[in-house]
Amino acid sequence: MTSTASLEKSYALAKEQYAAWGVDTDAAMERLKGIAISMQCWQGDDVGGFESTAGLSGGIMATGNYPGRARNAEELRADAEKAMSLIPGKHRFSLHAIYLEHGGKKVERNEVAPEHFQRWMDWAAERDIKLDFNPTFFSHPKSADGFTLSHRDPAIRRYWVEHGIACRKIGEAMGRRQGTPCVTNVWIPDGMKDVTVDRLGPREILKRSLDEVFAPQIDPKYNLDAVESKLFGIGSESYVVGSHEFYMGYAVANRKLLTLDAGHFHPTETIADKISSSLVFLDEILLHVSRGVRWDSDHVVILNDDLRAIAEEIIRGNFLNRVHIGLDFFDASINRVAAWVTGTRAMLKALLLALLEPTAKLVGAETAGDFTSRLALLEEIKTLPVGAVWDYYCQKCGVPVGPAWLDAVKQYEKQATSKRS
Ligand code: RNT
Ligand code: ZN
Repeated sequence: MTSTASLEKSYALAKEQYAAWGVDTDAAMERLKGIAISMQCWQGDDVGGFESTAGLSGGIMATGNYPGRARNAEELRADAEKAMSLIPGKHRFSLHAIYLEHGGKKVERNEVAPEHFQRWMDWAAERDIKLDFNPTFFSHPKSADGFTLSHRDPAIRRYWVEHGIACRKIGEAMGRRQGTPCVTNVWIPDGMKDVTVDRLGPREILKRSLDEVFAPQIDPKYNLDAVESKLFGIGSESYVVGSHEFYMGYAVANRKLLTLDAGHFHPTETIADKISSSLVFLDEILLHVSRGVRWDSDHVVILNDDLRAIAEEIIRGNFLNRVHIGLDFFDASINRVAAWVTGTRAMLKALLLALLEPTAKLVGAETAGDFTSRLALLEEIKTLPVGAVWDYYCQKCGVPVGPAWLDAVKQYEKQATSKRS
């Protein structure tokens, strides 16, 4: 354990070094404190949910069998609280429709209502956590043939439209209660495994369905609608109805939020450069920060170049009030609380790094056409003492400094998660 005195000493030195670059470390920490990351509930139980015990289906998969996943809402809330106690700042929590509490009664997806999330809302209000929401268009008999909102069967399509509307109303209830809008994100698995001939038909149906889902007017003060594209999934390798171009067009035409998931593009394609382009045409976007390893594998987010580039784009563009930062990973091969903490802390570190960038200096070199200085300075700032600022920030926020948080997770594992079967 680092002593408070040495933390402060290191911070003072770091502050001086950054000041020489024209960067105010106190101001950076203050801004970081105001950023709420939307933590995904589904990391806590491998996207299982509490609707039924039927497994995850719909082109996504959690792999691994590390013991201790949350088996019910109580456990999930306890685990999330543990994770949040080890992450600096105040963050949001993103729920999926399958995390309802139905009190033992079967609730159809098209009948989900705010009452099924009453306990979640009470829990969040007591802890001043703001909620986001997601309709669940997967893991269900009516999505088993790979189509939901773009289904050719009008009855099945209608069912899913009703689910979408029901979920927006839940989002509205959450937004009303918490005083900030709930972002409700629509992702559907619809697509085909093999060579697809009619690629237009399902897209026309999807457009019609989305129009119906979004038809009931809901005040954006309470609920914001987002649409998430994808390139391929397991079992939808050849064709995904809701592609990037489809939703980019839909979001622009209908003033919706576009969701950019880091794992939903070609393996070498990253989302950082899509942020400024999207925001020329859209008011706001949602990010699903994830880490694909060779495919859309949803590995835990780490502080790599991709993550840093995402954070840099948000900060350099001054987009903090237009970009909702959500996480989307679900690793079942390691301790799930540790996965949340690792990924969220990595996101925050990336943001801190970006906030500590002497952007004006770099832009100055760039606009002057001095690309030599731009490159040289970008390299030099990589080794500035960000670690001292991060440690000090954690300490100030009252969360463990450095790897000390891991001891807390191990302790919690011994007491709680390891006892679950
Ligand atoms: C799936 C999408 C979607 C899900 C969550 C659980 O490929 O990324 O966002 O991961 O809704
Ligand atoms: Zn996603």
